[in-house]
Amino acid sequence: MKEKLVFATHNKNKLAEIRNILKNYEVVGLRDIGCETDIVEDGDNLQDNAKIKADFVTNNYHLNCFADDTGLEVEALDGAPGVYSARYAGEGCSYHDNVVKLLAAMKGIKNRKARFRTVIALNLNGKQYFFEGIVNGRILEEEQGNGGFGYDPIFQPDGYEESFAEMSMEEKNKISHRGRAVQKLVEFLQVRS
Ligand code: ITT
Repeated sequence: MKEKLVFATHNKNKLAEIRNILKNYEVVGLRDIGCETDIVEDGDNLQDNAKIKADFVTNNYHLNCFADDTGLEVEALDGAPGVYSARYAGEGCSYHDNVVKLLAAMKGIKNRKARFRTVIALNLNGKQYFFEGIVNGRILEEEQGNGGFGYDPIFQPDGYEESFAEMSMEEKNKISHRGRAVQKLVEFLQVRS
């Protein structure tokens, strides 16, 4: 039987990506453990928010759990939207609202350098561990592709002609921020077992 791991997220896209990587585990989301709470992510940085989500599950459900927080950091915008990536265009905004706002903020700006950064917090048997994954790239001038989610249609990773939204989930996972952070998590779990 596969070992069960709780991934503290309500985001179906993130859950699908992680399940695609952690195939040897039964990865369950917040809904699967009966948690409908919208956990308030009011940390100052990605690490704090990942910790808030993982601790919420461990404290309320007494389960081992991991959570990730991800931000898109744009060099010309001093690292914005960063920790505010989910609500860049305002509370309750859509992925597309965020993309439109970012394209407008980048209009006429030559330096398109950006990176996605993911921090994972893992609560395992009373101890806490952190893993980070980064992918460098650039913000495109316009949306490209229909796959992925969030800012994927306007992010092109270095060394590739396609945006993340033009890649399969497998291709994206191999090089992405979340893929890299999860790889570190997998290596950690393997060494331990
Ligand atoms: P949970 O907190 O429930 O896990 P979330 O959607 O709030 O889900 P994050 O806080 O980690 O997820 O991510 C913040 C935002 O960053 C997210 O809403 C997307 O707009 C964007 N984002 C995260 N991962 C992404 C990815 O792989 N590709 C494109 N955009 C991403």
